[in-house]
Formats: sequence, structure tokens, C-alpha cells
Amino acid sequence: MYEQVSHSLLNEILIELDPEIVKQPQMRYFYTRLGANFYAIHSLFQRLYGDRADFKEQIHALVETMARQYIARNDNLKATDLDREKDHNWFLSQQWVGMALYSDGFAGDLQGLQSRLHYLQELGVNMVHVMPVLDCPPGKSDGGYAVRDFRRIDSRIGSLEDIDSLAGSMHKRDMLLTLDVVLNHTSDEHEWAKRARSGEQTYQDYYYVFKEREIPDLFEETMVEIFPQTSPGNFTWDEEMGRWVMTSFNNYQWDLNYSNPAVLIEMLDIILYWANHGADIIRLDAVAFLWKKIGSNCQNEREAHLILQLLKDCCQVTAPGVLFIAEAIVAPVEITKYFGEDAINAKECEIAYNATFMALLWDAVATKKAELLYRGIKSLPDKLERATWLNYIRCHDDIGLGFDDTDIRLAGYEPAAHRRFLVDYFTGNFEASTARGHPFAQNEKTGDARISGTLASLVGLESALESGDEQAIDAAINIILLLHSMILSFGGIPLLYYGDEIGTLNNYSYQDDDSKQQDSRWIHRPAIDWEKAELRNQPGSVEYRIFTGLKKMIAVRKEIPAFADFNGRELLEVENPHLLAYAHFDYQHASSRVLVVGNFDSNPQHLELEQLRRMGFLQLDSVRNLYTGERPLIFNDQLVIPAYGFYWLGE
Ligand code: OTU
Repeated sequence: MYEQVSHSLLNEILIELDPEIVKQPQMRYFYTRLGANFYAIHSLFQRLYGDRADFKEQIHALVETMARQYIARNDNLKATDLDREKDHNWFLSQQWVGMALYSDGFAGDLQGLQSRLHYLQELGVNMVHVMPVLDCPPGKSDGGYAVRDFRRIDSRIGSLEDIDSLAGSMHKRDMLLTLDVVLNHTSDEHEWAKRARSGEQTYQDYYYVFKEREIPDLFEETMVEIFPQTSPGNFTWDEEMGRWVMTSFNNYQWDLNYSNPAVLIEMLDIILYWANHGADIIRLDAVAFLWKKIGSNCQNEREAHLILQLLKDCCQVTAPGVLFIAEAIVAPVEITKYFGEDAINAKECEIAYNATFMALLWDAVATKKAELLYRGIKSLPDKLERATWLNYIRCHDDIGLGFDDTDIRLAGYEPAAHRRFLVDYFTGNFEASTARGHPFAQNEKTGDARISGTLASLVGLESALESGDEQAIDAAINIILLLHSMILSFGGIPLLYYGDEIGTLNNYSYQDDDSKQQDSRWIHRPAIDWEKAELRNQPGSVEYRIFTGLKKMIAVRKEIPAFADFNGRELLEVENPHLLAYAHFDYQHASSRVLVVGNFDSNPQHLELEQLRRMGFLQLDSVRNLYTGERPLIFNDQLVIPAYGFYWLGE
């Protein structure tokens, strides 16, 4: 019955379609995909906006948006769409290795980035998340996440032509381009915000705008503060508008109101616009926040998922080769929901940040034990078959300790005290620690805090270099390699962070900049020193040791089909608390199994071979360490893992 309604609505829309669209040639794939997806699109749109008087008008507008962007999509991209539709597991391959970078920090600007793509290729990186490039008010940019114009590149970094040229050059090199679309909010200097401010109701309806404090107060009862120090509260008084406006993040970032379908259509148009400028993957920022409801913390609401499903279905019609990354830094059980609810296929985002794994890795570094790491991974809900993790150690944001309280307790710690210990450990308030992080977003009311700092500075390389302690330098380098060995073997797409490949230390200059001072995340958004990067060619240097180690690890990963994410990962329960162990199978080559073991302790640790035999690892006498090509250390029927060492063991 409903299918019929949907069918006749589609017919009606097609009949009334703008003649400019109708007369376009070569729309066959578009209409086929629209036909296949319309039922889902219609049901979702109905659930979200069904009671509105302008429902039909809006769904017409939605279809026209998809059609126009399909027409604008060039033939090369359309050919890629078809290839990827045929080979729909393409992104699960172990061939992909990502890096996130700021183009200005990495190479001055977009042209600079293009001229340095060979450096990324040298390392083996073939997926680049170019951090936000759009126009933001200087000094009120939130590192690119307070966008003033969703279609204009920041003139200091380049132009639209530069992005097109970059995308072209990357595609020739078989590299994937990832760009951001900041879905949840705009800058308060965005045109929509300006028009709202000058009193236009249409644009006030794009945001959450209130005359009185009554509703904001109700929201505040259950909302949390994201940036409690710089932007306490979730509403900002706009003097000119004489209204309160919802600002979950910084007070200059106005939350978009997705209960208004016009907002959804605008943002879909922007997603497709960047897909048409060559983005293979779109990173959807802060997706957990897309729906606000009084009485809830306004995160992970059911409707936020419906919006993402709708965006995915629409993207599937116009640009089916394009993937979404969910940036949802939320509780472990909530994160996997952003793949969408289905048995196999991702219905929302194909890729999600593995924030749980990231935070747990840092726990293992501080405690030198893998107990909580093990438990956390064990309680991670299964991901869908055709969805994958983005595994990372550091990114442009802080480290939030968002793992589960129950797991912390099971690992033998009291949650609040343990989190306090971790913050202290990484910010240098713990005596035995050599970490040089800075606290971020300390919340006096809740006692909550997060951590900023570069990988190298957090694992003690900065202090080791200062003191010239060779052993400490070795240890820090080994931890850097160990952590990368984890994200490169876990299953999913590893995402390195620029600068980490040469051991970049904290950059303290943010403290002298009025607009950055209050936001310690700037400490780990470096400008690459290319002279220092040259040292990667000088054997014995820190840069050489890290860079060549990673380069080799990446090359080896690409050669291990068992690491592809359509293969299973089995987490192994081992007795030694310092070790994390898991195995991957290669289903195509049934016999081949790769065993990963990491030692987070500063001393060598061992694993009883008998334990492994019981788990079915029988050929232990002939296994090789795939990373070095050598035989692993075996002594007294025990596998010996050096301090901060790791093995990828296989045939
Ligand atoms: C994202 O971050 C971005 O990655 C941040 O750089 C932005 O400041 C922020 O959105 C606003 O655009 O929304 O779902 O620890 O993890 O701010 C999580 C805080 C987010 C970040 C959180 C995050």
C-alpha cells in the first residue's frame, strides 16, 4: 500500500520535474537509482517531515537537488561510481592507508600539498583527509569547523581550481580524497546567520532561535557542555537579533535545525557539491548532534540516524561511489549505530572513527597494561560486514577518555579516579610520567577533562630528547611504532596524523596567539619542518627510525590479505596483562592466519606457546615475524616480546 503511494508520488515528481532536467541526455543511471532508492527516501522523509504542509514541495526540491548534482557530476566520477558499485567491497581492502593533515600546516597551501603528494606516496599513504579548507572567520574558525561559506575555499589556502587539480592528481595516483562537511553548525558569519540576525524568519528557522529563556533553560537541564571553558552553556545571546541561539560548540557556531527540511536539502546539496569536486569520502562532522530534543542530552537521537540514512540514500542516487565517515565521538555502544541498522550493508556511514580503540590505546600506554584495552575491544559491538573502522592514534582533536565505566571497573579501577590518573599522567602531573600533554576542556562541575598533545610528546620523546637519554628515546620511538602496529593491523582503515611519521613534537606557539590560547588542541596542529623531514633519509636519526619503520609496516600491511576488513578478527584472551593479542584469518586462503601481539610494558614479556597451541596455532615453530621477515624470539616454549615490541606472526 505504502509502496504504491510512494510510487505515484515519484511519478508525480517526475512529471513536474523542471524541463531543463527532463531534457538532459544520459540520465538512465540516475532514474534507475532513484527508482531503487525512492521508497526508502520517501519513508524517511515522511517520518521526519510528514506533518508539514509543505511536505510535497520539499520532497520535490530534494529530488531536484539530486538530479541537478547528477547532471553536474563529470564522466570520470560517474565511471568511478559504476566501478565501485560493481566492486562494492573495495574500501575494505588492506591496501588503504590514510593520513589526516592540514594543508597549510603540511605544505603551506593546497598547491603545496599537491607538490608533496610524492612524500605521502613514499610513506605508502593513499587516502588523505584534507582537514577543512573552507572560508571561516579568522580567529573564530575552530580549526576550520566554523564555516562561513560552504562553497568557498579559504583564500589563504587556495581556490576551487586548486582542489580540482589536487583531486585530479590524487586520482591519477590512485589516492582517495577525503573532505569535510560540517553538518551540525555554521559560523555566526555565514550568510544564513546574517540573514537570521537581520530578522528574516526563513533563516531564523534554519537555526534554534528563541526570544525567551524558557526553552533554552529546559534544554540546558539535560545538555552537556562540549567546550566548558571557552563556551559554557549551549545558548548564546545575539544582541542584534535580540534572541538566544543554540550553540552547542563554540558560541560562534550556530547549530543548524534539521527539523526544517530546507536545512537538510541545503546540506545534501553541499555534500554532493564536494562529491562532484572529487571527494571520494566525505567526513561528516559531529553527526551525533544532528537532532535536538528537550529532556535528552541531544546526542545520538533516533532522528539523527534517520537524517544520516536519508543523506546516504540520496547520495546513493547521485554519487554512489562516495563514502561517508561518521565522526561520532560518543559511547562505544552508540558509535557502531552510525553504520546504520542492517544485517550487512552500511545504511548510514560506511566508515566510523574508532574513538574507543584510540582512547584505549592511550590507556595501555599509561598503565603499561592491555587489560582495559582488551575488555574495551571485547565489548565493542560487532560492526556490519560492509562497514569499517577508521583506526587512529592521534588526530586534530583532543583525546577524550570515552570508554565504558563497566569495563574500567572490570579492569579493576574506579572510573573517576582512573580517568583522573590518565589526565594527570599525560599532562605531566604524575611523577613517573614523561608525557608532555596539555589539558583540554576541563570541566570544574563534572571533573571531566581531555588531553591535547602530539603523539611524540605524549609518549615521552620530547622529554627524552631534552635530557638526551638514549634509552628513553628508544622507548618513545618503540611506543610510536607499537601504536602504529596496532592501528595498521586491527582491521579497518588506519589513519595516521601528519607529523607523527617523523616524530613531530608539541608546538607551543598557540599560547602566544589570543585567538588560540584557550584551545590547547592547537598544540598538536603543527607546521611541518621540511628540513627536519629530510632527516628521514639519514640513518640513525629519530626521523629516519620512525619514518622507515612506518614505511615498512605500511608496505607489509598491504601484503597481508588477512588484514582486509572483510576477514574476521578474533580477540585472544592471554594471561599476561601487558599483552594484547588478536588473530586475523584470510578466508580466501583458509589456512592462513596472522597473529598480532603487542607488548605495552617497558620490560620484555612472554606468552606461553602452549596457550597459543590450545587456540589452534599449531605451526608456531615455523612462523615468521612478517614485519621483519625474521623468526620471532622463542625461549623455553615461550614467545618473547621485547619491551614495547610487537609481532605480526604468519606463515
Ligand atoms: C568535531 O569534534 C571536530 O572534530 C572538532 O574539531 C570541532 O571543534 C567540533 O566537531 C565542532 O565542529 O563533535 O562528535 O572532544 O571530539 O568536538 C564529536 C571534542 C565532535 C570533539 C568534538 C567533536
